[in-house]
Amino acid sequence: MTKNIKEHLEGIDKELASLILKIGDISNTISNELPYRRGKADTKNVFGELQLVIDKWADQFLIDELKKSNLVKTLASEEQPDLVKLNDDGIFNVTVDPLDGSSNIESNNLVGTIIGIYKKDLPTQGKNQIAAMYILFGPVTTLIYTAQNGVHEFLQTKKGFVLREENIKLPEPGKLYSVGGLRKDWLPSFNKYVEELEMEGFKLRYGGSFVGDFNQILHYGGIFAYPALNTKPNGKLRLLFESNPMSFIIEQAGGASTNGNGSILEVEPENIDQRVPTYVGNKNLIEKLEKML
Ligand code: AFP
Repeated sequence: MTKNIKEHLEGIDKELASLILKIGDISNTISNELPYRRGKADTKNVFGELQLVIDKWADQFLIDELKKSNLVKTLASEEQPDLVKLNDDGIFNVTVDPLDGSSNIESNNLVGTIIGIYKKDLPTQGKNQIAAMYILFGPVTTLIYTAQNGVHEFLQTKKGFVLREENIKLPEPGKLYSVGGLRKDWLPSFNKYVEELEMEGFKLRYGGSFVGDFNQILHYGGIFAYPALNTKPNGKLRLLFESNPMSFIIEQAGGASTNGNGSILEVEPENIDQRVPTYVGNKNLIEKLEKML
């Protein structure tokens, strides 16, 4: 019989299970609102990026709903300049990228929500996450989570989220590469690395949303990178909101992450809006990359 997410979460801490379920419900609502909340808002976020109506709405909806849950003490959101205090007696501290890849909204390509869950105060190293998850709004909405118990995937159906795959491991050998940034801005050593992958028969697949591009690496194996660039030494991705949760998931799936020097999960954040060169994928590919960089 197909397990639903509630049954699957029975094995983990009760409050953490409630939080994961709550975030699943919130994300469903966000996904359902996508056809209706269209267009640009006249504001920019802390990173200077133009916000969409749905970016702002999803952010506020997450904040309001997580506040009502009483489970969350502090929230850090990609759309907010500062930490948001929710409940003094909340148990968890949560990072959110409410709508990752929102520049894909116009073309109706993949977007999603990325979440990191901590007990330690924010900002802190990614290795202090106790759970991480993302919800991918694709042809089917899927929820992927780890609570340090392996990586598990659920499909959104008429019966809610039902288990699709338990204990996902990155397929070996990986055969895809997915890399952001302009090629002319890549460091020469990184360019050489990608040329070698291409010579080995690796195929390029890049869609422009971390959730979507990461999800295909998780299922087919390979490497995703938003690398250090000549123009932007820290690349584009945000350590707290994007790179840490995905690094936590990839390492749980038997893969690895690096900022070029070591695991992203070891990076000590100085600010909540810090960026980090991000490389995640099969272990052998990350090891080779670290040597070449
Ligand atoms: P947006 O939310 O502005 O679309 O940015 C998405 C993102 O942070 C991440 O999801 C992608 O991997 C990356 O940016 C794509 O960046 P490029 O547009 O430079 O390819």
